[in-house]
Amino acid sequence: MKVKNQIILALDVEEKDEAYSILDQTTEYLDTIKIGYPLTLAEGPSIIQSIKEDYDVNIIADFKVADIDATNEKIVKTTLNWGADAIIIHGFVGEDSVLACKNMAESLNKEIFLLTEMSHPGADKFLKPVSLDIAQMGVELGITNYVAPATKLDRLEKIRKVVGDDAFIISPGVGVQGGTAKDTLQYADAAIIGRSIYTSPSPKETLEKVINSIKS
Ligand code: NUP
Repeated sequence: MKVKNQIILALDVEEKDEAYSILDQTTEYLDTIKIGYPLTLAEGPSIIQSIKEDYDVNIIADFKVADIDATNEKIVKTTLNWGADAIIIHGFVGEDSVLACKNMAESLNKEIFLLTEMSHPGADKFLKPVSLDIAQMGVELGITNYVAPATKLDRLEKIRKVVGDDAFIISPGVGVQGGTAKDTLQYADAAIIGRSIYTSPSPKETLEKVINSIKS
């Protein structure tokens, strides 16, 4: 996956009109967005299809899939068939669950992102102790796309070491959660940014500032 300007917009608004307004102001600079439960549950999964029809963007569905293999496979199939280009899945559920997602995505010529460690403080208790193992499992399963935290650069760096330089890492936690795009992109291939863009009085100007901060 290639991400324009190394920024992925996390579009966690809850109304289609608002989502479209933000997209109208930002897609000049973006070609990849992340949609999760907030927008999809509010508007229904057809929102994925609508955005794909109306904007030239890749959509990563942030559904953090974490079930048994048979159920994971169905979730991945349906999400990707709604038009998402990729889906984020949890790794802690183990190899069989992860492989089911990988195989389904590959059969549809789409991608998965394996979530290793999360960006919020609470993740230190249960996920941090196993996140490098999750990353290592991903490597052994041939997974090339990962999610790792922008708020914990030491962890991001360690996860990069495990998955290798050729892996593609996207990193949430820039902006409101405290990470910066420039620091994050030392180790990640793209930064995921939500609230600091979509709650800004001018999403376009905020995005321009972030892009400039990466170059400076
Ligand atoms: O570890 C994670 N942290 C995180 O914030 C994994 C995620 N997928 N996210 C998501 O990234 C979160 O659900 C939200 O959609 C986005 C960050 O948004 P914001 O904090 O920039 O508003």
